[in-house]
Amino acid sequence: MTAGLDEKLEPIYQDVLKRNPGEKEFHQAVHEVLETLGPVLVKYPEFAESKIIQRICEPERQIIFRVPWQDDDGNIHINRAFRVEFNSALGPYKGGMRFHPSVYLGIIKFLGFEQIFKNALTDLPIGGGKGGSDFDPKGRSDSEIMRFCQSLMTELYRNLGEYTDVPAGDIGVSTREIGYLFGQYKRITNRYESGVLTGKGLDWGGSRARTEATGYGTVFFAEEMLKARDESLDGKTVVVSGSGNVAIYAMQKAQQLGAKVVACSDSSGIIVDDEGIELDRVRRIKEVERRRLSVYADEKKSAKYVEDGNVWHVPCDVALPSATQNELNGKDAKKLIENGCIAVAEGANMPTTPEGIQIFQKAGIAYGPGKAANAGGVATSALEMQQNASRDSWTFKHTEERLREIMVNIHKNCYETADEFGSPGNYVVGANIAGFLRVAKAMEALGLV
Ligand code: NDP
Ligand code: 2IT
Repeated sequence: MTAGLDEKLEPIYQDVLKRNPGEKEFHQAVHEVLETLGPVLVKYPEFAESKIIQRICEPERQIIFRVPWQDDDGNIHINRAFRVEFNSALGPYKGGMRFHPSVYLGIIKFLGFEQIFKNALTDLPIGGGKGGSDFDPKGRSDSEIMRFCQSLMTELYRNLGEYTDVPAGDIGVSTREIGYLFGQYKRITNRYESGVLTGKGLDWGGSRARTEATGYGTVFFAEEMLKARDESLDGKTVVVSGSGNVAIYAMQKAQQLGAKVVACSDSSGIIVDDEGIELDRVRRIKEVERRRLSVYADEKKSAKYVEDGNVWHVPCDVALPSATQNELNGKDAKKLIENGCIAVAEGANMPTTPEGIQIFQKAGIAYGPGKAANAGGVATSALEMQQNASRDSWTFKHTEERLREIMVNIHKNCYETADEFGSPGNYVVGANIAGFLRVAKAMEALGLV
């Protein structure tokens, strides 16, 4: 995985491989950024001298800890949890917590690394961090989830704070988990410090439109990419992977903008509904009942469920990968293009493999990488922090407008930066360089820390 690196960047990448053995997702995320930074070092040789890139690749702090908890039958379980405080040049560490059995340090580091540049692109004062645990929430009762969250926070609280590190949700962590985490933080510290977590419920300091923000933002970004090509979402066929928080609200906004969403998925299979996905049904099954997506096809005649099906084989104009990393490979990318897909906007983090990205770019379709296209979630988290700091609560309409403005600006910034650095239309180059420059300039200004 070294092809395409500038000669000044290759040794930096080799060093990352050596210092972080076995963390393949982290290597992939670093490679994808370094691959695009060659022209930056030509224009700003001072960044090489002050070793800004080497410093960005090394987290400021990594916390790994034991989370013991008891299930409803009295059995004891031991999980491992992480918080990687990656970069605080632009503000307090900010980024979600992921609860999924696949979580290990390499996944949290890839997510934390991506988060640095994503947060920079929002133009809001947030640094980059990420956390999570190998805890599997599937099939666990509310009480079990609560006890796990309380145990995790009993250790993590000492590292957090509204000016220090502000977690939020990610896979397996939504308002329910944020509630248990916030309750325990409040109890231990004896402080109603709303700004220490985002993604809170509307009755206890949350922001309107935060739940919807990542999915909505991804669709706003897709619209901007289409607009730049004199196209729009109206009348387009859309396929979404996943059926969690990001996927559900991506489908909702796509439908509001006149698109027809014909397929989505979960980790067991896909559903295809030629009449268009009925969102209320998906929401009830996944958000309220927390059941499998296959139930949708049991209930609705026009829908077909395919166990282990490949959602990228369903023909579409626009694809919105919104489940997990490396869920769309080279073969899937080829299939999408063969079927006439013209745009891909990533709701998930790093869902497309390097081969997939190359195929999209060669074909000249609009491809919006996650760190730009899904930045609406964390941007709205920063708006939640703003509301908490001023003890205010904005309307849905106002918050959604701010989100849209932010996504339009991110698109513009990526588009113009790609142009300026000689890769017109390449949003990977645009996002990486625009995000990197903001962080690098702040790091220079703050001295060698
Ligand atoms: P959720 O837990 O709400 O939903 C995740 C969805 O993806 C579920 O449908 C899940 O299926 C599916 N999925 C998860 N892991 C896998 C896997 N290994 N293989 C196949 N399918 C899988 O998470 P979110 O919607 O919050 O997150 C989705 C993606 O978006 C992640 O990449 C996350 O990092 C990214 N993201 C999230 C943001 C947020 O604000 N929540 C912000 C920006 C990015 P099942 O139910 O079967 O597990
Ligand atoms: O990947 C992400 O940007 C998130 N999971 C949201 C982070 C946040 O702090 O809102």
